[in-house]
Amino acid sequence: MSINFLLIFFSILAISSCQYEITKRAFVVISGNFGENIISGNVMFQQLNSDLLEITVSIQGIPPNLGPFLGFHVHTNGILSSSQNAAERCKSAGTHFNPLNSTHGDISSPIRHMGDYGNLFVNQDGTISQTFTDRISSLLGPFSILGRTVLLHEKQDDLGLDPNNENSKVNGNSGSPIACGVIGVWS
Ligand SMILES: [Cu+2]
Ligand SMILES: [Zn+2]
Repeated sequence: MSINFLLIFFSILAISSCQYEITKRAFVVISGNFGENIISGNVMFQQLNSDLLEITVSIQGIPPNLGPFLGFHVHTNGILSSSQNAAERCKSAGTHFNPLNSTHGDISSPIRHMGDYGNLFVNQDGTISQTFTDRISSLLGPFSILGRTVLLHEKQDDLGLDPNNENSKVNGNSGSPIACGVIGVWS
């Protein structure tokens, strides 16, 4: 093996290892139901740097008549009841996480709740398998989402864009929860 090759090899190794330093991560066990359909999965959060959070969602069991777009948010409280029914169990998570008292929007909107992640895409087999990043919500600092709840809804989020519905700028009219879970420490 030539010296040049080794130099290049170790340079690439050094660059790739310091590009993203994962400073913190969190894990959510997602569970719920829509009628008789049992929904389950998980969400992984990785804080790639101080203003870049990567979110990886893996959910299965969503009935094919729902979707293909379903509202997905961080809600304020990490409190879930013991109800067997997700619509009931996830309710105590409260409203969209909104520490800066903003109005509802999409993940890419300049004005949005900190917990607004827009819609997730449901595959034809009733699964969600999606990775995205966000620069607003964070596992760090005074507005950390750790210990709060991620919540999947039964309908598409209107992203605050429906002028004929007063709830549009409050919650995006995405209907009842069908699955949720508390964002837990993953050391
Ligand atoms: Cu929600
Ligand atoms: Zn919202």
